[in-house]
Amino acid sequence: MPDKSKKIRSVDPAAQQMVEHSYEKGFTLAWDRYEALQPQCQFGTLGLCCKNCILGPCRIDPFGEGADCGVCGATVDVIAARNLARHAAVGAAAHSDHGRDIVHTLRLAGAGGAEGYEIKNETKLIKLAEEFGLKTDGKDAGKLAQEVAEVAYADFGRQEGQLRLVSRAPEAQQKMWSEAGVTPTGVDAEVVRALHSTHMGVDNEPEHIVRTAIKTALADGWGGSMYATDLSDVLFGAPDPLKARANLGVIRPEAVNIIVHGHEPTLSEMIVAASQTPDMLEKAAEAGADGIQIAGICCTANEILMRHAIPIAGNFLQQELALATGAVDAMIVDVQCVFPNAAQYASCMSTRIISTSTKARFEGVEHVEFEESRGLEVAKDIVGRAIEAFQERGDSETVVPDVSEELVAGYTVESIFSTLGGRYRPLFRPLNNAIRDGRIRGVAGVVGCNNVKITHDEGHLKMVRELIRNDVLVVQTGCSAIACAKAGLMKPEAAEVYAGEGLREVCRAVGIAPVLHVGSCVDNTRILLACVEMVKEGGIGDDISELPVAGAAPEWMSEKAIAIALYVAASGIYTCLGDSFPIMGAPKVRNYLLDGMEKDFGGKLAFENDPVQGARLMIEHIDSKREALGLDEMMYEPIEPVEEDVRASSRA
Ligand code: SF4
Ligand code: MSK
Repeated sequence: MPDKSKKIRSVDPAAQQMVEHSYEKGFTLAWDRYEALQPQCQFGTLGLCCKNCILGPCRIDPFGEGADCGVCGATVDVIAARNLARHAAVGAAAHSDHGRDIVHTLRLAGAGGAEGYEIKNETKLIKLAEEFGLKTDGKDAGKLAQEVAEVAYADFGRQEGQLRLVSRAPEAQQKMWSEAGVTPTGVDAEVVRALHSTHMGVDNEPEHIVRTAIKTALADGWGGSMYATDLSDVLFGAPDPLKARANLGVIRPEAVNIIVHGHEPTLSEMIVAASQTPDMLEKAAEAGADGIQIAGICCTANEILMRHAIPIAGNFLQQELALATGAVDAMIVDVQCVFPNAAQYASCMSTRIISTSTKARFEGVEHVEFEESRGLEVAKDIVGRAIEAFQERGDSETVVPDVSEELVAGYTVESIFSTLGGRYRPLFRPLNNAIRDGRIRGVAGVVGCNNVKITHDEGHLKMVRELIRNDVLVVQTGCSAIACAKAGLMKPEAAEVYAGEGLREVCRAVGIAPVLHVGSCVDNTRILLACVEMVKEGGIGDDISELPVAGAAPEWMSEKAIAIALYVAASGIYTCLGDSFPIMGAPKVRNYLLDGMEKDFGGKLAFENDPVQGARLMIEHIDSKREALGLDEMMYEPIEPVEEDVRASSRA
């Protein structure tokens, strides 16, 4: 039996230290559960298992042994396409339901019925109201917020016509969507349609089913997620560049430590506000704590990082490792990406796991229902429970790695405008010019999760380093952003070590890092809108599909990532994924996603589990776009790769 404490699970030294500590304590981690499940079902991996009706489950052997279709006659392509569309529908539903919760809170806050919330960004509120054709004269922010929320609600429930925010896309892209029949109507309607059309015996044409998946994903990217981002900026304020720290070392054993984990900023914003109130600080001091330390995991972390510089404790695969420190007094969870296994820690240490969403409960975990109408009151209740847990912790052993890194976060379309263009030239012109003159080769969005099938964070770091040494500016969201923040790639000094000479010159001139943090998973819409601005600025393509840009998710794992990849590719962007979609046993579906969809949308997918090779594919694509634009000359040769981390070696 190999000693599992010696297994290299992560390239992050803090994570690896906590993996070893967890094994000493006898905890089971996600990697162990993954290994215990081997071999995983290859029918599922290839997308060839259907259980959409009770005549099945039907499993089709890709090597021609046994049946070549399901009981109903569904082929491998029909089965895999239907499974994919269902994944996309769930991913779109998750992001969009998050968006709907923000709409709900905005409407409540506008009516004065959401305790603790206020409209922090009236400028963006007015801009949105004008975009929606609402009269703004003589209306206070509360009234306008309610009207904007009503318009957004109507778009979620729209039954006919086109989703309102689709008109933000370049006309050429809208035309492609229209011709392919994928222009989304309402967010909810598209999710329901995808579920209906994949019911047994409805849609049986593989390419048509894939288009249904794409349409549903577009309703997420140009609908649910885009509303989530825009209206969060209205409610909580638009982020601006700020400094913070990331990694488990931000946990302070002498303080009351609260980790917020999940996705929705409505909760995490109130936890931050409650932790800063005099009564909570006094209570913490009475309990003997040196203050209240909030830190985040996953995307809710990115939300409060972007707006309040609240430190990040870690990304997806660090949720158990943070708990294993013994220094977390409460982990407050809402929705998405939370391991059910978290309860294991609540049962054997003073740590409290507190679920808060009406949609998500956990066996063996205490639940405090979060209601926006009394947000601050509920948040204070939760913070109070964390203080009690701190007292219960007493002198118990804590092990916190002394590892954290500085980063700059808080980039948005608006703040990239002013950072790159300066106060007097708030334009994308400097970026487009740097691309035209060959200082910057292009822009890549590298996003997404962690995945136990690849050494934690290694995919993100190897890909991003390869991109920036080749003068590709990188923008990031989600757990990928957290990985690079922890590795020091999000501070301006990183340009001196890792960036190619052209990108380094630009970073020096405007004082930015070569890797920019643009937020949480729903904030991938900021990347779409930055592409729209690059097109509007002109000179590097008349459509998103003509821009020298690419996207990637080297360690993706969730259904949300499937929706994101589909809407990004269908928006004209070449998108490289680490693990493949579960469609590889279905030749028609595979060929359409990896090739055929490019003629319909200008973008397509690639599956490449070697992150450096993935980066090279993206660079090749960017170069082909540069060549088509007559921009083939780069100013400098790429720099040599910086020596790999000792730990960055193997797949787990
Ligand atoms: Fe089998 Fe067809 Fe039913 Fe799927 S829908 S389980 S392939 S009979
Ligand atoms: S949290 S979806 S693990 S990025 Fe957005 Fe991270 Fe992926 Fe969850």
